[in-house]
Amino acid sequence: MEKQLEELAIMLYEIDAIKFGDFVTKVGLKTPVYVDLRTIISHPKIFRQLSSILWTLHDVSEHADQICGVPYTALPIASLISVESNIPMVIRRKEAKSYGTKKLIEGKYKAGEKCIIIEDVITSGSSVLEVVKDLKHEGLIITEALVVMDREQGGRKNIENSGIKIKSLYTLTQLLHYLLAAGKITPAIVESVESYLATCTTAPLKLLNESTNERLKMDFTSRSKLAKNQLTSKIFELMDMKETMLCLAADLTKTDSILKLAEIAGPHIAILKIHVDIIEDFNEEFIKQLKNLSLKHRFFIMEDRKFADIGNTVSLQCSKGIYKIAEWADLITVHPVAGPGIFDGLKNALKNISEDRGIFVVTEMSSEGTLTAGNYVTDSLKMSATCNLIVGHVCQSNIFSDPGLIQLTPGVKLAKASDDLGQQYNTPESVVNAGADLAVVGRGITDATDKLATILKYKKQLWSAYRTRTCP
Ligand code: S5P
Repeated sequence: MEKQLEELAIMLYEIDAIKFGDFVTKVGLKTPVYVDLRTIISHPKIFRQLSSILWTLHDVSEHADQICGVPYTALPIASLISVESNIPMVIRRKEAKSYGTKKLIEGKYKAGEKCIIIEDVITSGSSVLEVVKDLKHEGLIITEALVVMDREQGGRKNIENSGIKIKSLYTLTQLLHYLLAAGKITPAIVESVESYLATCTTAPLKLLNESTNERLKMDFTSRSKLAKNQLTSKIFELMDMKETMLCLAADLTKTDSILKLAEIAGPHIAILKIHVDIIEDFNEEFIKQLKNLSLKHRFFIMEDRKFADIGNTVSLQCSKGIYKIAEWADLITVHPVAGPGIFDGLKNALKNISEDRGIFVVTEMSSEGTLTAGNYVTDSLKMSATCNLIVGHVCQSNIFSDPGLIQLTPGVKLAKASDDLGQQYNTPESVVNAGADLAVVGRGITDATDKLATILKYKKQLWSAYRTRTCP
């Protein structure tokens, strides 16, 4: 086995499945080693060899009914193992189909069947745990996870902590030593990877359902102490102090109507959100007056600009032009679509601002047919974890576990409804149950005849749902 592993390690290196140098992961983190086992599908002999050695790790004393590969790289490996071992396979889709059966798990299976998970590389172990969660939800019993490469960054412990046995063909350290012994890499490379591993361990994870639910049970004051960003702590404290989860979307086109609404709503909201580019008579005096109202009634101002360009452009959009958003908006919104450079651009725009500033990342949208689904959501969460300006996510569901972040949920009305331009509404109670910490209400308030009474109605319904959520 030792000899086979050594030979396979060299072959993997030679087909560029393992590379050394300066790499940036898709979520913007630097790494001196890159493992990409997708290359094996172009080398059938190595592919077959790797799959059959991996399968030797499985527990022969335990019967297996199903094999499940974690998408995507491990899928061909799992298929080969399934064919060779004559054990059926299931596939857990990355997202449920939006048409037809809406199935998340493909293949024929029964609750109570035993399933082995196949994965190519583990870092934090979160991909394996997500698949485990969905398979368990279908009643399957996970006996073990077989992994080609353990990057030794906390994944093994995270998976074991959730009660799953895990076996790997290689740890990164073992692989380095095989390659060093074969003269493929230098001692300096081994040293650089080992010192990287010593500092880059991922945080402990739990099965996603358990950890995300913990956030929902905590009160805002406790969560304010766990926030990494100072403005986030202040927002949590303010929400608890004013007993409000309201973010008012003042989507009005005249400055005096926004100011009038801010005067009425101010004492009952945590955030007043505007779209500065829809205002027809924008002027600096308006910003001065809005700032005064925010101090008088204690609320934060958000410019819902939804920045979405390259770092350099958003830096200019945020700090220059007519609006000079960086100078007055406590909070801004950003689409993660452009990659981590967008956060650097905004940091640059805010570098000379001494007051607290924060960013909400638009991770999941409320509109019908939105493209913010599946990988987009998980990648946005991972990418945002690298930026200390992030106060939370604009999203529709309970997608993150960190209690120090805020879930801001738009699409809220007293009755479930939709408009004729794709907006979808849920009730205050249902959004709070789906994880909302702040609920964005726009036309539900701006279109009401008695604005104050309506604001108080939303405030009360949201707060009561929060009380039930935190002390059921
Ligand atoms: O996904 C989203 C994200 C945002 S920030 N869906 C949204 O509706 N919004 C904003 O929330 C939108 O730009 C608008 O300002 C507000 C919702 O307004 P309403 O009138 O539909 O409640």
